[in-house]
Amino acid sequence: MMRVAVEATCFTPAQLPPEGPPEIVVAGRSNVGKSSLINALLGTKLAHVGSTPGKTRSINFYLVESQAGPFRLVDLPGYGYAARSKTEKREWLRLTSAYVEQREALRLVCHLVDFRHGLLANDRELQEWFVHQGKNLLVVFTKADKLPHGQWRGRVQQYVREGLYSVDVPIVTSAEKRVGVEDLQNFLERFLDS
Ligand SMILES: Nc1nc2c(ncn2[C@@H]2O[C@H](COP(=O)(O)OP(=O)(O)OP(=O)(O)O)[C@@H](O)[C@H]2O)c(=O)[nH]1
Ligand SMILES: [Mg+2]
Repeated sequence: MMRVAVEATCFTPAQLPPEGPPEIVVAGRSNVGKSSLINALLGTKLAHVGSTPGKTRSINFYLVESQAGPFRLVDLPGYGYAARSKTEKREWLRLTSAYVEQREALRLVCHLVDFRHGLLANDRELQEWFVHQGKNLLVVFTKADKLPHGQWRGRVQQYVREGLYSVDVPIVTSAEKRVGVEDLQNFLERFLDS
């Protein structure tokens, strides 16, 4: 993927950009590695990465020129960060639901899940919400470098057996070691082409 530009940073529904090219959303719990994976995918450091959960508070739109044509990659603020105040949680829901529930350009949600933990209760809630909204989900496991390679296959099989929504076999990634990043790029380009 090439030629990337930051298009919009939105803290309120009124700041969302008008509908345009197809959009691929990156969603998941706080600190799961959304911004890191976006940087790895785009080959940039545009998305802010932090060691404290709750780093990304806005919805961030990146315009990407790919072989499959232009599309937007959308970085959502993380959910499930316990230390957040009630007001902040309400704001998160107001902003993300305004976006998710009305966006026609939204083609796919990449649901990032920490490979060490699998889907937790609030991941399942998020999946149900997206599926209820009729959205396509792809599960992408993150931080695979934290588990021995020999466990990867078994883990994927276990998590699939335990139940998850995903339009294809989940992709195992590590932004840090650049594992699975190309697989995800290829998947996204094929998905946009089809
Ligand atoms: N070991 C390892 N650490 C990672 C990887 N990806 C991200 N991290 C680390 O995890 C932390 C959170 O990464 P972010 O990319 O900011 O996570 P995020 O999901 O965008 O977090 P929020 O914006 O707070 O929701 C940072 O300290 C990253 O360096 C990975 O593939 N491997
Ligand atoms: Mg982030």
